[in-house]
Amino acid sequence: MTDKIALSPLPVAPRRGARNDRVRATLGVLVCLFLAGCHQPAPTPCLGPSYADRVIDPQAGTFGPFGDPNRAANGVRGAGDYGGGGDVFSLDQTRLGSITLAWSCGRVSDGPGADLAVFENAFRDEADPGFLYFEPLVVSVSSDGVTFIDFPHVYRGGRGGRARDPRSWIGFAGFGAVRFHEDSFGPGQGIDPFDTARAGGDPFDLATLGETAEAARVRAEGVAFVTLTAAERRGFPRIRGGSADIDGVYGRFFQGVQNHEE
Ligand SMILES: [Ca+2]
Ligand SMILES: [Ca+2]
Repeated sequence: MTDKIALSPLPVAPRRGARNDRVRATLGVLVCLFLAGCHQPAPTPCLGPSYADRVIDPQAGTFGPFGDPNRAANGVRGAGDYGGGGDVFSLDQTRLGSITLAWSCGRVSDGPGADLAVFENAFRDEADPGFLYFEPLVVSVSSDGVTFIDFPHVYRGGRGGRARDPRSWIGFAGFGAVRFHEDSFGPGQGIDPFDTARAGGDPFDLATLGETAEAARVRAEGVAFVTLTAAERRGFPRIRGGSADIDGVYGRFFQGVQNHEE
């Protein structure tokens, strides 16, 4: 969204698999609060594709409708190929340019194909359908809220006009126009949020995280947290007037639920 707030200077050098200590400390506290909630009666397990419905950080909203982080945890309501959905939380409204979400019903596991689907609000120009309005995101996952691993991503556009070419951004989210709408096509209503051709969004497969011990641990223990970070906060070019806007994140397979061959 184009609404902006003053942002504090932040380290911008691209890094893989790392967050600064301040983020770790903040998330550590919030994870403790999150885990404390586990003493409450167990929630209904995720029996099928389910969106992340808990906001871990930031917990407080800022100004305007796009400053409400709950809009990233209330399901996905896209506006189709030619319109930016409004049921979103703008990362412009965050101090660190990121949001961390979780599932109250379980942990995402690695099944066949994509395991996460990220929905931003990219859309095409109706007068020039070849032109895509997009705002890139780095997607990171964690099993413990302390160690986060980025999905592999690389930017190949340099500092010039190629930044506006979607092909310059490989492994980022924020490129799939969102056709999925919770109220019309929610689970059981005809469209699988992981049917990218029909639902839009950007799919991510935990199998692509790599072969490090940390990646193996996330796959073994399951994804408890997903963090979405505006690409420019990682030192990549800022290509439009605003940061990415988060509509929601779906998980496909969940630990302990026999909805695929584990
Ligand atoms: Ca997978
Ligand atoms: Ca939403």
